[in-house]
Amino acid sequence: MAIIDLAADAEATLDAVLAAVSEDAAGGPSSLVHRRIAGVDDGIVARIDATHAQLMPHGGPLIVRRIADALRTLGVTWLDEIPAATRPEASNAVEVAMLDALATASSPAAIPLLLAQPERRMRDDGPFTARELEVGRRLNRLLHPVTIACVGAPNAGKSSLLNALHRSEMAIVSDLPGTTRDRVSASLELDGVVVEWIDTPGLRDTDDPIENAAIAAAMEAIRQAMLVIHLVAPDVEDASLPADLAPTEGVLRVQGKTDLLEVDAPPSAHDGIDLRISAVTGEGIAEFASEVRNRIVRAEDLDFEGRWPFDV
Ligand SMILES: Nc1nc2c(ncn2[C@@H]2O[C@H](COP(=O)(O)OP(=O)(O)OP(=O)(O)O)[C@@H](O)[C@H]2O)c(=O)[nH]1
Ligand SMILES: [Mg+2]
Repeated sequence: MAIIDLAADAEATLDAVLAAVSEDAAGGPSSLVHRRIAGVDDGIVARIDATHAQLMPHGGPLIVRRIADALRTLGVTWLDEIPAATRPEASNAVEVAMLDALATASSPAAIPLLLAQPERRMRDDGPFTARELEVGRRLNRLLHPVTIACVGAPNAGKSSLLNALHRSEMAIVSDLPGTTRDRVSASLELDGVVVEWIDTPGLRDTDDPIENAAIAAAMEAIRQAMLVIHLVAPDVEDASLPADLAPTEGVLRVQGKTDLLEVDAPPSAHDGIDLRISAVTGEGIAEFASEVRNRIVRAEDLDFEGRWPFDV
């Protein structure tokens, strides 16, 4: 839902606007009616008091833009910033911004940090330090999810890893190489941080035009990812990644299907493996989730005692 907050100087002004956007909406103060709004969408028209009303259509950006256009033709001024008055529980601008961020943050881990900000900003309203800006850039990843792409050879176990993380059968798994034909994306919560996970088709040279198109499309997504998981497995030949791939948070090289390995040796720097997992037994999955979370938002960021410039 969207809420379009209408505040007027005088009752007659509000009456005129409401009559124009939703015929017969002047139900008097404290009324709540279901109406067609500006001929654009059905929604609720709430008359809060003599000079204050709210229109509640569906929240699609196009719907809101069209209703905003209709209101402008009636002489209504559209404010781009939400005025503090619409957050009666807030006592200052930082609290207003904090409540807005709280309402839309993608990750649960953002909640305690956001709640702490108004007080910290009250204590110190000087310029943000270099460290606050740096940690803040990572903490912003709690507000909007970042993209992580999982890549590797066909049959490396990429879709099985997604299913293990998601604890469901999100992606089709089979022993036929080339099972994933198009990229599958899912929102995953890893240790309190929500990310957009992209499961890609296995990288290989093939004559199949559909598979090639899927690989090309996946490459686009891989190049935009903030972190790339390169999954290798003992029973498949490794795929090489493009040499110029340089995601912001690097490439994490993961040995999958550890249940197939005879020796239970720890990962060694020698073979460039950062972590080991088995999607079948679940071994290493929890550690993997925390390591990925740590690459996106570090453990010490979540305990950060400074100010987070989430609203600048
Ligand atoms: N033993 C074992 N088998 C696994 C594991 N993970 C996946 N497999 C098996 O490996 C095969 C391929 O798994 P998928 O998850 O489909 O592999 P993929 O990398 O998504 O393959 P494509 O989509 O073809 O690129 C399936 O038969 C899985 O059951 C694992 O941790 N251990
Ligand atoms: Mg797959």
